[in-house]
Amino acid sequence: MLSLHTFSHSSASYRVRIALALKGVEVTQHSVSLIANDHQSDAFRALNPEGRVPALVTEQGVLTQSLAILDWLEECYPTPSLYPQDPWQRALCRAFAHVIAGDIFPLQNLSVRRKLTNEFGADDARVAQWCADWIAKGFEALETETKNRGWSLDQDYLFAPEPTLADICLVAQMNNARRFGVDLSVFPLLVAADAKARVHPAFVSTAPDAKGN
Ligand SMILES: N[C@@H](CCC(=O)N[C@@H](CS)C(=O)NCC(=O)O)C(=O)O
Repeated sequence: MLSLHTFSHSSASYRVRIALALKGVEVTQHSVSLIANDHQSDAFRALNPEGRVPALVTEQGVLTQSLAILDWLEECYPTPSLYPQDPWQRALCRAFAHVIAGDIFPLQNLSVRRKLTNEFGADDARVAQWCADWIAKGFEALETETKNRGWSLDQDYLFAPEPTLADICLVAQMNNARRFGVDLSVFPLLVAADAKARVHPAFVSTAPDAKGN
């Protein structure tokens, strides 16, 4: 049985919880509180020397990095797929997800926010502004890309008839966008895609505030 070291309000952890639920893979969850600094403990760093969640313990060892975990899950449990079938669409879907996981999210990570506060003297409002600005900048690109692809709500999820990596990353990131007060009215397509995906049972049962997460 797989075991996932996760924190309820960690968006990278939420990505993995959604993927596991979509694929119906059984997992036991261990909470690693980022508030209580559990992620910095020796015990957790023995699992993930980077001191970040999520970390998935498998029969073969510990796997970190949410997108690498999703790729591994896809290879071990191919159905339902987390990716569109067409190679080009698959590449576009990955690019969408990487804007979030690689470009947007790291700039608002807990350790970055703590550094802004503790070493650069930023107050809570300035830190929130920093996070909101970087999220908005990334969302502008994603909104444009989504529009240019001709996506509209009467279509399927962002890239396929079922949720993909892109929907997973978007919904988790939207939670952060709301938390930091991003003006979402200028991203109607992203808001629509988020609204569609977040009511899917796999997204609902694994959401930060859902029981057991
Ligand atoms: N690229 C990593 C990011 C993991 C990550 O940074 N997770 C956050 C929580 S969402 C964390 O553990 N932050 C701890 C910190 O910043 O000290 C992934 O996708 O798994």
